[in-house]
Amino acid sequence: MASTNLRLYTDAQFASPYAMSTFVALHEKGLPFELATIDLANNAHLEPGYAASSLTQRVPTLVHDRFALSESSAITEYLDEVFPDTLLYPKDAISRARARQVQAWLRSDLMPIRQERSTKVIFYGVSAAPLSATAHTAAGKLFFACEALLAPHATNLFGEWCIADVDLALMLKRLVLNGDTVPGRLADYAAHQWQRPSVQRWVALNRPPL
Ligand SMILES: N[C@@H](CCC(=O)N[C@@H](CS)C(=O)NCC(=O)O)C(=O)O
Repeated sequence: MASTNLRLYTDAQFASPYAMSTFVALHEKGLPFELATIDLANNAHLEPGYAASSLTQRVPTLVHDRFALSESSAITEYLDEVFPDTLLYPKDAISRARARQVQAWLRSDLMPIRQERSTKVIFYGVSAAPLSATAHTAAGKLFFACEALLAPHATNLFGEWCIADVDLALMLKRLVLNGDTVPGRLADYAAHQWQRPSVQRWVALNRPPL
């Protein structure tokens, strides 16, 4: 096995969904790593040392030996290539492509949900105003895709669990935990994903006050 000299930089509030995805990935793989936090509120991500290693001045960043990598899905794909014992992505090309599609979509679309249901709703129990019309439309897109992707009675997107399940469940949880209407089947799927020990480890982290 390749060296496991790994350090993961996340936000200090453990509220970043992208940091969560990489944290879960490392735990799913059973890889020991050091967890380091970056205080975004105090612009620690803009400091020269972190800026130079992350390139993007964002969290998460994974440092493996002397190699630093940011962008959460680039990190999880890298982990699968370097530590292939337990895979984060499906083995077959079509499901793997679909999992990457889901990840890219969740990171680039549905902005009204991400704005109106920030992850503080999830990790700090903050309640938010009713969804705007545009957020309702975005929620409709989310439900449509989930209904199409999830086979009847499926608890994972592609048979075996994969990292896209966590990302999709988190997007649904933004709504579920605020009391927004979510189709029961999708709420059940998100609840099932949320019970994974790797996810619960992230949920249980000790968060500083807002
Ligand atoms: N596409 C990136 C998104 C990373 C991102 O948006 N990180 C936020 C925290 S959730 C951040 O670092 N924000 C600080 C900034 O952009 O200045 C990924 O998947 O890693």
